[in-house]
Amino acid sequence: MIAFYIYNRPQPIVKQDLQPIDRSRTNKVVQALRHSMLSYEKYAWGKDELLPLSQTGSDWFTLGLTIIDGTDTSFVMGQTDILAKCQEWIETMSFAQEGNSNVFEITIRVVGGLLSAFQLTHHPIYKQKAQELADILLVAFETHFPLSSVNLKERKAIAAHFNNGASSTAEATTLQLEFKYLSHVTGNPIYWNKVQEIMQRFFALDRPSGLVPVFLNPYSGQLQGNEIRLGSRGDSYYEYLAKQWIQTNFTEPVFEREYRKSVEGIRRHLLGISQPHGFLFVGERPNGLGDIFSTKMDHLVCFLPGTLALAATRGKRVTTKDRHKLSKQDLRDLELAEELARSCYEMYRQTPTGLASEIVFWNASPVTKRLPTPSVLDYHQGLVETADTRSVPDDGETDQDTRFKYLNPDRQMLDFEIHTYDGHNLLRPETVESLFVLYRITGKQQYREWGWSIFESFEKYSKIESGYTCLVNGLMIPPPKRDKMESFWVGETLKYFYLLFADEDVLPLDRFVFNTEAHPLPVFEPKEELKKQLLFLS
Ligand code: DMJ
Repeated sequence: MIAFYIYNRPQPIVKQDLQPIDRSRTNKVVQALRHSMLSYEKYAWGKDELLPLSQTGSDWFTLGLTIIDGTDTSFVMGQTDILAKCQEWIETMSFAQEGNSNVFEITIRVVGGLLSAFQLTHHPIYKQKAQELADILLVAFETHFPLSSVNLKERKAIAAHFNNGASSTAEATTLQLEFKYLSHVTGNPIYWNKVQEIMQRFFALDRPSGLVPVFLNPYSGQLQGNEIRLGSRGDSYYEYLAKQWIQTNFTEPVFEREYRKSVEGIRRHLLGISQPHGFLFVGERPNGLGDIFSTKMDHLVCFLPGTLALAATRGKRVTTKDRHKLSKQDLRDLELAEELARSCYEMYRQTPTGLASEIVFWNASPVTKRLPTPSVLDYHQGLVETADTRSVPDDGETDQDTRFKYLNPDRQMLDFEIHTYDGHNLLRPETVESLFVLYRITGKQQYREWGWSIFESFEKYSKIESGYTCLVNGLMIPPPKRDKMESFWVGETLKYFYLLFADEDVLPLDRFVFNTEAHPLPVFEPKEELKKQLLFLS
């Protein structure tokens, strides 16, 4: 017997006062979720992912990842029939699985997904299951930094099998939102304290300019190697600095400090300008902060515009007219967010299918190399000013940026190259996430339009009769398909599409913080009783 605890928001989650165009768009996104989840139910129910081409399923950790990632999305979109099936499965799910389960992946997807479902529905099963899993995961926290995997059945932690057992920096530092919220709802300080200790040790390391190598050694507690990037293995370290600051209602200033230091580091060392159109991009430093600057940018980096905008405005709407109320630093961050969101959108718009590849190499304008790095953004923003764009827009509704008036309307890749094996599209969420956040923050319709054109490309090229599928190469028409529907498609990409067009008081950004798998958790301050037992950093 399934009992539903309906989320006791004062407003229904789907309101009816949307503009007809947005109602029609949200309806189409809901249909995409239904098509994804019902195909998964038909061919792969209980498996981690749907293989839509072969009409079967595959396992990674054997934890029904698509069910768990899809539960809160089904709730948010009001799809109670799907939610009921997910809940029924979760009630009897078992964590006693063999094999190596990656601590980061199952924390962000499973612990995060369950906690989000708990806070939305108030059904205790989700909290109970989240805690059951987190209790097993604690075995990974006995070294200086967590080991990368756990055999859940044997309750044994396992180091990575490569790179001397190194863990990814992003993985070790992207558990905090989930574990801290778990302490808040269970009253047990252990989860909070374990992940806070990780941050305490991490902040004690030397991190010039707030930028960090993408590996760390869990045994010695030292950072490993020199590769600095905001893409794979680095990304959510920066995201969770900002979001930890937001999660506890800005009461832990250490996270603001560290986050701002990192943003300054990004400005100084990682920004470049493309040619011919002058898009701003985030490159990599494969050899520390030395001379080598690579123009490689993973699609994963496209989380950054959303995070910058969120932190600069504390999740509140700031129209163009209100921008003068922001501090200089926040204003610059919001401008940087908007520039980078445009570049991420171009990574879609300039490809033949309209779907971004996994990696691009930007064609750097000579100015990127000539200028001392701290000046890249200033130069770029100088360009903005001299291109006479500061007078418009004043209503925040339209994109009247004249710099891009003559942008080639064809899908020609002029500003970046895509290497032979990098053209795949994995249904990833990061750009849509940033467009959603930027729409909510600025109110500019352009972000909805950009998002809609991306959604239409997914409909055209990734949708098949039995679900949605990744592409082997988004540069070919028709694009060859890869047989996988990633669980983050339902957990993140479709949720962000929906929220981009939905009523703006669904999950407001000043009251909810989305974990890196798009599972919304509430902003909270720990209760007094618990507070006394929690480790706070200064
Ligand atoms: C998701 O699991 C999360 O968004 C993570 O932070 C990065 N990779 C995927 C989506 O691209």
